[in-house]
Amino acid sequence: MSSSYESWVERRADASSSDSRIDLRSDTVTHPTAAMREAMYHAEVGDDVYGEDPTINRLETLAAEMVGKAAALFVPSGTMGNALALLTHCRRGDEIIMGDRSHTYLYEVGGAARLNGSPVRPVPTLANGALSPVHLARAFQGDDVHEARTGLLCLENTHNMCGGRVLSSGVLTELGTEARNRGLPVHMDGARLFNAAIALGVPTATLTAPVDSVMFCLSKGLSAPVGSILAGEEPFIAEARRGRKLLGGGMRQAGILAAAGIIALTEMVDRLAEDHECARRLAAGLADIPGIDIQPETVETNILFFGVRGPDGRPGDVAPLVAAAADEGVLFSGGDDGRIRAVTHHGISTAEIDHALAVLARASSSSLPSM
Ligand code: TLP
Repeated sequence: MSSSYESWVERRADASSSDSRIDLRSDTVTHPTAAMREAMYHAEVGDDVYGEDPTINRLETLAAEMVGKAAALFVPSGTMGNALALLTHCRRGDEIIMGDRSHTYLYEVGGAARLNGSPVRPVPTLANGALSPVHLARAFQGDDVHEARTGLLCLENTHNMCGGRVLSSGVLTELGTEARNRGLPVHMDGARLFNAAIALGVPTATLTAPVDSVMFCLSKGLSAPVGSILAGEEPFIAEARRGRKLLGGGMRQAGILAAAGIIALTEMVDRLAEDHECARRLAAGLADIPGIDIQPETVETNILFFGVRGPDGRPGDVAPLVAAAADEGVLFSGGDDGRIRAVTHHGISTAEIDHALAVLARASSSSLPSM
Protein backbone atom coordinates (compact mmCIF):
# COMPACT_ATOMS: atom_id res chain seq x y z
CA MET A 1 0.00 0.00 0.00
CA SER A 2 1.44 3.40 -0.95
CA SER A 3 2.19 5.96 1.74
CA SER A 4 0.03 8.52 -0.08
CA TYR A 5 -2.82 6.03 0.16
CA GLU A 6 -2.16 5.53 3.89
CA SER A 7 -2.20 9.25 4.52
CA TRP A 8 -5.41 9.54 2.49
CA VAL A 9 -7.09 6.94 4.75
CA GLU A 10 -5.86 8.79 7.84
CA ARG A 11 -6.99 12.16 6.50
CA ARG A 12 -10.45 10.73 5.76
CA ALA A 13 -10.69 9.14 9.23
CA ASP A 14 -9.67 12.49 10.78
CA ALA A 15 -12.21 14.36 8.66
CA SER A 16 -14.89 11.92 9.87
CA SER A 17 -14.14 12.67 13.49
CA SER A 18 -13.65 16.42 13.10
CA ASP A 19 -17.36 16.97 13.78
CA SER A 20 -17.30 18.29 17.35
CA ARG A 21 -21.01 17.73 17.90
CA ILE A 22 -22.12 14.86 20.12
CA ASP A 23 -24.70 13.36 17.84
CA LEU A 24 -27.08 11.07 19.72
CA ARG A 25 -29.92 11.35 17.18
CA SER A 26 -29.31 7.87 15.80
CA ASP A 27 -26.71 5.18 15.16
CA THR A 28 -27.36 5.82 11.47
CA VAL A 29 -24.96 8.79 11.76
CA THR A 30 -21.90 6.54 12.22
CA HIS A 31 -19.10 6.95 9.68
CA PRO A 32 -17.20 4.10 8.01
CA THR A 33 -14.03 3.18 9.91
CA ALA A 34 -10.53 3.47 8.46
CA ALA A 35 -10.52 -0.34 7.96
CA MET A 36 -13.77 -0.05 6.00
CA ARG A 37 -12.42 2.74 3.80
CA GLU A 38 -9.34 0.68 3.12
CA ALA A 39 -11.39 -2.43 2.25
CA MET A 40 -13.62 -0.31 -0.01
CA TYR A 41 -10.60 1.08 -1.80
CA HIS A 42 -9.29 -2.40 -2.55
CA ALA A 43 -12.64 -4.15 -3.15
CA GLU A 44 -12.87 -6.56 -6.05
CA VAL A 45 -16.07 -5.84 -7.93
CA GLY A 46 -18.23 -7.23 -10.74
CA ASP A 47 -21.78 -6.88 -12.01
CA ASP A 48 -23.94 -8.09 -9.14
CA VAL A 49 -27.05 -8.32 -11.33
CA TYR A 50 -25.15 -11.13 -13.13
CA GLY A 51 -24.20 -12.51 -9.67
CA GLU A 52 -20.58 -11.66 -10.49
CA ASP A 53 -19.53 -9.31 -7.72
CA PRO A 54 -17.15 -11.44 -5.62
CA THR A 55 -17.26 -9.08 -2.64
CA ILE A 56 -21.06 -9.05 -2.51
CA ASN A 57 -21.07 -12.83 -2.85
CA ARG A 58 -18.66 -13.09 0.08
CA LEU A 59 -20.75 -10.73 2.21
CA GLU A 60 -23.96 -12.63 1.45
CA THR A 61 -22.37 -15.99 2.35
CA LEU A 62 -20.91 -14.61 5.58
CA ALA A 63 -24.19 -12.89 6.55
CA ALA A 64 -26.25 -16.03 5.93
CA GLU A 65 -23.85 -18.08 8.06
CA MET A 66 -23.90 -15.57 10.91
CA VAL A 67 -27.69 -15.60 11.15
CA GLY A 68 -28.03 -19.35 10.54
CA LYS A 69 -30.02 -19.07 7.31
CA ALA A 70 -29.41 -20.77 3.95
CA ALA A 71 -29.08 -17.59 1.89
CA ALA A 72 -28.84 -13.81 2.12
CA LEU A 73 -29.31 -10.78 -0.10
CA PHE A 74 -27.47 -7.44 0.10
CA VAL A 75 -29.93 -4.55 -0.20
CA PRO A 76 -29.45 -0.76 -0.10
CA SER A 77 -31.50 -0.14 3.06
CA GLY A 78 -33.43 -1.68 5.90
CA THR A 79 -36.63 -0.27 4.46
CA MET A 80 -36.02 -2.13 1.19
CA GLY A 81 -35.14 -5.34 3.06
CA ASN A 82 -38.41 -5.25 5.01
CA ALA A 83 -40.41 -4.30 1.90
CA LEU A 84 -38.93 -7.30 0.06
CA ALA A 85 -39.85 -9.60 2.94
CA LEU A 86 -43.49 -8.45 2.75
CA LEU A 87 -43.55 -8.71 -1.05
CA THR A 88 -41.94 -12.15 -1.11
CA HIS A 89 -43.83 -13.84 1.73
CA CYS A 90 -47.29 -12.53 0.84
CA ARG A 91 -49.70 -12.73 -2.03
CA ARG A 92 -51.11 -9.39 -3.14
CA GLY A 93 -53.77 -8.26 -0.67
CA ASP A 94 -52.80 -10.66 2.14
CA GLU A 95 -53.16 -9.04 5.53
CA ILE A 96 -49.94 -8.48 7.51
CA ILE A 97 -49.87 -8.49 11.32
CA MET A 98 -47.39 -6.17 13.04
CA GLY A 99 -47.00 -4.18 16.25
CA ASP A 100 -48.60 -0.74 16.31
CA ARG A 101 -45.26 0.83 17.30
CA SER A 102 -43.13 -1.13 14.87
CA HIS A 103 -40.84 0.66 12.45
CA THR A 104 -42.43 -1.13 9.49
CA TYR A 105 -45.87 0.10 10.50
CA LEU A 106 -44.88 3.66 11.42
CA TYR A 107 -41.88 4.65 9.34
CA GLU A 108 -41.65 2.67 6.11
CA VAL A 109 -43.86 4.88 3.99
CA GLY A 110 -46.88 2.57 4.16
CA GLY A 111 -45.03 0.10 1.91
CA ALA A 112 -47.38 -2.78 2.74
CA ALA A 113 -50.33 -0.86 1.27
CA ARG A 114 -48.45 0.81 -1.56
CA LEU A 115 -46.36 -2.12 -2.76
CA ASN A 116 -48.34 -5.21 -1.71
CA GLY A 117 -51.87 -3.81 -1.71
CA SER A 118 -52.00 -5.38 1.76
CA PRO A 119 -54.02 -4.24 4.72
CA VAL A 120 -51.96 -4.08 7.91
CA ARG A 121 -53.45 -5.37 11.14
CA PRO A 122 -51.65 -3.49 13.90
CA VAL A 123 -51.74 -5.17 17.31
CA PRO A 124 -50.73 -3.36 20.52
CA THR A 125 -46.98 -3.31 21.11
CA LEU A 126 -46.16 -4.14 24.73
CA ALA A 127 -43.72 -1.91 26.64
CA ASN A 128 -40.95 -4.51 26.22
CA GLY A 129 -41.31 -4.56 22.42
CA ALA A 130 -43.14 -7.90 22.35
CA LEU A 131 -46.71 -8.64 21.28
CA SER A 132 -49.26 -10.42 23.43
CA PRO A 133 -50.02 -14.01 22.33
CA VAL A 134 -53.65 -13.30 23.26
CA HIS A 135 -53.84 -10.26 20.94
CA LEU A 136 -52.02 -12.22 18.26
CA ALA A 137 -54.33 -15.21 18.43
CA ARG A 138 -57.28 -12.86 17.81
CA ALA A 139 -55.57 -11.11 14.89
CA PHE A 140 -55.13 -14.08 12.53
CA GLN A 141 -57.94 -14.49 10.07
CA GLY A 142 -58.87 -15.92 6.70
CA ASP A 143 -61.40 -18.73 7.18
CA ASP A 144 -64.38 -16.42 6.79
CA VAL A 145 -65.17 -15.34 3.23
CA HIS A 146 -65.53 -11.72 4.42
CA GLU A 147 -61.98 -11.53 5.71
CA ALA A 148 -58.63 -10.72 4.13
CA ARG A 149 -56.38 -13.76 4.63
CA THR A 150 -53.44 -13.26 6.99
CA GLY A 151 -50.17 -13.70 5.07
CA LEU A 152 -47.40 -12.80 7.50
CA LEU A 153 -46.47 -11.93 11.07
CA CYS A 154 -43.74 -9.27 11.57
CA LEU A 155 -41.71 -8.87 14.77
CA GLU A 156 -38.99 -6.30 15.62
CA ASN A 157 -35.80 -6.99 17.60
CA THR A 158 -34.35 -4.85 19.13
CA HIS A 159 -37.45 -2.70 19.32
CA ASN A 160 -36.67 0.86 18.31
CA MET A 161 -39.67 2.77 19.64
CA CYS A 162 -39.71 0.75 22.87
CA GLY A 163 -36.21 2.01 23.64
CA GLY A 164 -34.03 -0.74 22.15
CA ARG A 165 -35.76 -3.49 24.13
CA VAL A 166 -34.67 -7.04 23.38
CA LEU A 167 -36.88 -10.02 22.52
CA SER A 168 -35.39 -13.29 23.80
CA SER A 169 -35.46 -16.46 21.73
CA GLY A 170 -38.14 -17.79 24.15
CA VAL A 171 -40.46 -14.86 23.39
CA LEU A 172 -39.72 -15.07 19.65
CA THR A 173 -40.47 -18.79 19.67
CA GLU A 174 -43.73 -18.30 21.57
CA LEU A 175 -44.93 -15.57 19.17
CA GLY A 176 -43.59 -17.28 16.07
CA THR A 177 -45.38 -20.50 16.99
CA GLU A 178 -48.71 -18.62 16.94
CA ALA A 179 -48.10 -17.98 13.23
CA ARG A 180 -46.31 -21.20 12.30
CA ASN A 181 -49.08 -23.35 13.83
CA ARG A 182 -51.36 -21.68 11.32
CA GLY A 183 -48.93 -22.35 8.46
CA LEU A 184 -47.90 -18.68 8.28
CA PRO A 185 -44.38 -17.26 7.91
CA VAL A 186 -42.70 -14.89 10.39
CA HIS A 187 -40.40 -12.03 9.40
CA MET A 188 -38.18 -10.22 11.89
CA ASP A 189 -37.09 -6.61 11.44
CA GLY A 190 -33.73 -7.07 13.09
CA ALA A 191 -32.29 -3.70 12.05
CA ARG A 192 -30.32 -3.95 15.33
CA LEU A 193 -30.27 -7.75 15.59
CA PHE A 194 -26.63 -7.89 16.71
CA ASN A 195 -27.35 -5.46 19.55
CA ALA A 196 -29.98 -7.96 20.75
CA ALA A 197 -27.57 -10.91 20.52
CA ILE A 198 -24.79 -9.02 22.34
CA ALA A 199 -27.16 -7.83 25.08
CA LEU A 200 -28.46 -11.36 25.65
CA GLY A 201 -25.02 -12.96 25.25
CA VAL A 202 -26.38 -15.55 22.80
CA PRO A 203 -25.33 -16.57 19.29
CA THR A 204 -27.23 -14.48 16.74
CA ALA A 205 -28.62 -17.61 15.09
CA THR A 206 -30.55 -18.44 18.31
CA LEU A 207 -32.62 -15.30 17.73
CA THR A 208 -33.25 -16.01 14.06
CA ALA A 209 -34.16 -19.71 14.39
CA PRO A 210 -37.78 -18.94 15.41
CA VAL A 211 -38.38 -16.78 12.29
CA ASP A 212 -38.45 -17.53 8.56
CA SER A 213 -36.69 -14.37 7.43
CA VAL A 214 -34.70 -11.58 9.01
CA MET A 215 -33.53 -8.16 7.89
CA PHE A 216 -30.58 -6.55 9.65
CA CYS A 217 -28.71 -3.30 8.98
CA LEU A 218 -24.99 -2.94 8.37
CA SER A 219 -25.30 0.82 8.40
CA LYS A 220 -26.42 1.48 12.00
CA GLY A 221 -24.35 0.44 15.03
CA LEU A 222 -22.12 -1.68 12.78
CA SER A 223 -21.01 1.57 11.08
CA ALA A 224 -21.00 0.59 7.40
CA PRO A 225 -21.91 3.55 5.18
CA VAL A 226 -24.73 1.79 3.30
CA GLY A 227 -26.58 -1.48 3.25
CA SER A 228 -28.70 -4.11 4.91
CA ILE A 229 -29.15 -7.86 4.59
CA LEU A 230 -32.27 -9.94 4.07
CA ALA A 231 -31.76 -13.61 4.97
CA GLY A 232 -33.91 -16.75 4.73
CA GLU A 233 -34.31 -20.00 2.82
CA GLU A 234 -32.84 -20.32 -0.72
CA PRO A 235 -36.14 -20.10 -2.69
CA PHE A 236 -37.26 -17.12 -0.58
CA ILE A 237 -34.01 -15.24 -1.26
CA ALA A 238 -34.10 -16.16 -4.98
CA GLU A 239 -37.55 -14.59 -5.22
CA ALA A 240 -36.52 -11.59 -3.09
CA ARG A 241 -33.61 -11.05 -5.54
CA ARG A 242 -36.19 -10.66 -8.31
CA GLY A 243 -38.13 -8.22 -6.08
CA ARG A 244 -34.97 -6.23 -5.42
CA LYS A 245 -34.58 -5.74 -9.19
CA LEU A 246 -38.22 -4.64 -9.36
CA LEU A 247 -37.63 -1.98 -6.70
CA GLY A 248 -34.51 -0.70 -8.45
CA GLY A 249 -32.07 -2.25 -6.00
CA GLY A 250 -29.87 -4.14 -8.49
CA MET A 251 -26.72 -2.18 -7.71
CA ARG A 252 -24.07 -3.52 -10.15
CA GLN A 253 -20.50 -2.96 -8.78
CA ALA A 254 -21.72 -2.50 -5.21
CA GLY A 255 -18.92 -4.71 -3.89
CA ILE A 256 -17.35 -1.38 -2.99
CA LEU A 257 -20.13 -1.07 -0.38
CA ALA A 258 -20.21 -4.76 0.53
CA ALA A 259 -16.50 -4.54 1.43
CA ALA A 260 -17.43 -2.22 4.29
CA GLY A 261 -20.25 -4.60 5.23
CA ILE A 262 -17.76 -7.47 5.63
CA ILE A 263 -15.72 -5.33 8.05
CA ALA A 264 -18.95 -4.43 9.85
CA LEU A 265 -19.66 -8.12 10.46
CA THR A 266 -16.12 -9.21 11.28
CA GLU A 267 -14.88 -6.25 13.36
CA MET A 268 -17.81 -4.23 14.67
CA VAL A 269 -20.18 -6.70 16.36
CA ASP A 270 -18.50 -7.34 19.71
CA ARG A 271 -17.86 -3.65 20.35
CA LEU A 272 -21.64 -2.99 20.45
CA ALA A 273 -21.32 -3.86 24.16
CA GLU A 274 -19.51 -0.50 24.59
CA ASP A 275 -22.52 1.33 23.14
CA HIS A 276 -24.81 -0.48 25.58
CA GLU A 277 -22.52 0.54 28.46
CA CYS A 278 -22.64 4.18 27.28
CA ALA A 279 -26.45 4.03 27.10
CA ARG A 280 -26.65 2.70 30.67
CA ARG A 281 -24.26 5.44 31.83
CA LEU A 282 -26.38 8.08 30.12
CA ALA A 283 -29.57 6.67 31.65
CA ALA A 284 -28.08 6.57 35.15
CA GLY A 285 -26.89 10.18 34.82
CA LEU A 286 -30.25 11.35 33.45
CA ALA A 287 -32.04 9.77 36.42
CA ASP A 288 -30.08 12.17 38.67
CA ILE A 289 -31.19 15.32 36.81
CA PRO A 290 -34.25 16.96 38.43
CA GLY A 291 -37.23 17.17 36.07
CA ILE A 292 -36.05 14.36 33.76
CA ASP A 293 -38.29 11.33 33.49
CA ILE A 294 -36.49 8.07 32.71
CA GLN A 295 -36.61 4.40 33.71
CA PRO A 296 -32.91 3.43 33.64
CA GLU A 297 -33.73 -0.21 34.42
CA THR A 298 -35.40 -0.60 31.01
CA VAL A 299 -32.24 0.32 29.07
CA GLU A 300 -31.00 -2.92 27.51
CA THR A 301 -29.08 -1.87 24.39
CA ASN A 302 -28.08 1.42 22.69
CA ILE A 303 -31.42 3.27 22.54
CA LEU A 304 -33.12 5.13 25.34
CA PHE A 305 -36.06 7.46 25.65
CA PHE A 306 -36.65 10.10 28.27
CA GLY A 307 -39.16 12.81 28.95
CA VAL A 308 -39.47 15.90 31.10
CA ARG A 309 -41.86 16.45 33.97
CA GLY A 310 -43.78 19.68 34.33
CA PRO A 311 -44.31 21.32 37.75
CA ASP A 312 -47.52 19.29 38.15
CA GLY A 313 -45.55 16.07 37.61
CA ARG A 314 -47.21 15.57 34.21
CA PRO A 315 -45.18 15.03 31.00
CA GLY A 316 -43.87 18.39 29.77
CA ASP A 317 -42.81 19.74 26.38
CA VAL A 318 -39.37 18.37 25.42
CA ALA A 319 -38.73 20.84 22.57
CA PRO A 320 -37.02 23.57 24.68
CA LEU A 321 -34.62 21.04 26.22
CA VAL A 322 -33.76 19.50 22.82
CA ALA A 323 -33.15 23.01 21.40
CA ALA A 324 -31.02 24.13 24.38
CA ALA A 325 -28.86 20.99 24.15
CA ALA A 326 -28.48 21.42 20.36
CA ASP A 327 -27.26 24.99 20.96
CA GLU A 328 -24.42 23.43 22.95
CA GLY A 329 -23.68 20.82 20.27
CA VAL A 330 -25.49 17.84 21.79
CA LEU A 331 -28.09 16.41 19.42
CA PHE A 332 -31.13 14.28 20.26
CA SER A 333 -34.18 13.28 18.25
CA GLY A 334 -37.83 13.27 19.24
CA GLY A 335 -39.87 10.11 19.76
CA ASP A 336 -43.38 9.48 18.45
CA ASP A 337 -44.89 10.11 21.87
CA GLY A 338 -43.28 13.41 22.78
CA ARG A 339 -40.22 11.88 24.45
CA ILE A 340 -36.58 12.45 23.55
CA ARG A 341 -34.58 9.62 21.95
CA ALA A 342 -30.85 9.12 22.50
CA VAL A 343 -28.88 6.47 20.60
CA THR A 344 -25.29 5.60 21.48
CA HIS A 345 -22.90 4.34 18.81
CA HIS A 346 -19.33 3.95 17.57
CA GLY A 347 -17.52 7.26 18.00
CA ILE A 348 -19.35 8.23 21.21
CA SER A 349 -17.10 7.79 24.24
CA THR A 350 -17.94 7.67 27.93
CA ALA A 351 -16.29 11.13 28.22
CA GLU A 352 -18.74 12.46 25.62
CA ILE A 353 -21.64 10.87 27.51
CA ASP A 354 -20.48 12.71 30.64
CA HIS A 355 -20.21 15.95 28.66
CA ALA A 356 -23.73 15.41 27.24
CA LEU A 357 -25.02 14.88 30.79
CA ALA A 358 -23.40 18.12 31.98
CA VAL A 359 -25.00 19.98 29.06
CA LEU A 360 -28.40 18.44 29.81
CA ALA A 361 -28.15 19.27 33.51
CA ARG A 362 -27.37 22.90 32.62
CA ALA A 363 -30.00 23.06 29.90
CA SER A 364 -32.69 21.49 32.04
CA SER A 365 -32.12 23.92 34.90
CA SER A 366 -32.68 26.81 32.48
CA SER A 367 -35.26 25.36 30.07
CA LEU A 368 -37.48 23.24 32.33
CA PRO A 369 -40.21 24.88 34.40
CA SER A 370 -39.09 24.92 38.05
CA MET A 371 -40.54 22.15 40.21
N1 TLP B 1 -34.47 3.62 11.81
C1 TLP B 1 -34.04 5.01 11.80
C2 TLP B 1 -35.20 5.94 11.48
O1 TLP B 1 -35.90 5.52 10.36
C3 TLP B 1 -36.17 6.09 12.61
C4 TLP B 1 -33.46 5.35 13.14
O2 TLP B 1 -32.84 6.43 13.22
O3 TLP B 1 -33.61 4.58 14.10
N2 TLP B 1 -36.16 -1.03 11.09
C5 TLP B 1 -35.81 -0.36 12.19
C6 TLP B 1 -36.13 -0.98 13.52
C7 TLP B 1 -35.17 0.87 12.12
O4 TLP B 1 -34.85 1.50 13.24
C8 TLP B 1 -34.88 1.43 10.85
C9 TLP B 1 -34.25 2.77 10.71
C10 TLP B 1 -35.25 0.68 9.71
C11 TLP B 1 -35.89 -0.54 9.86
C12 TLP B 1 -35.02 1.20 8.31
O5 TLP B 1 -33.67 1.19 7.96
P1 TLP B 1 -33.13 2.14 6.79
O6 TLP B 1 -32.99 3.52 7.40
O7 TLP B 1 -31.81 1.54 6.42
O8 TLP B 1 -34.10 2.11 5.67
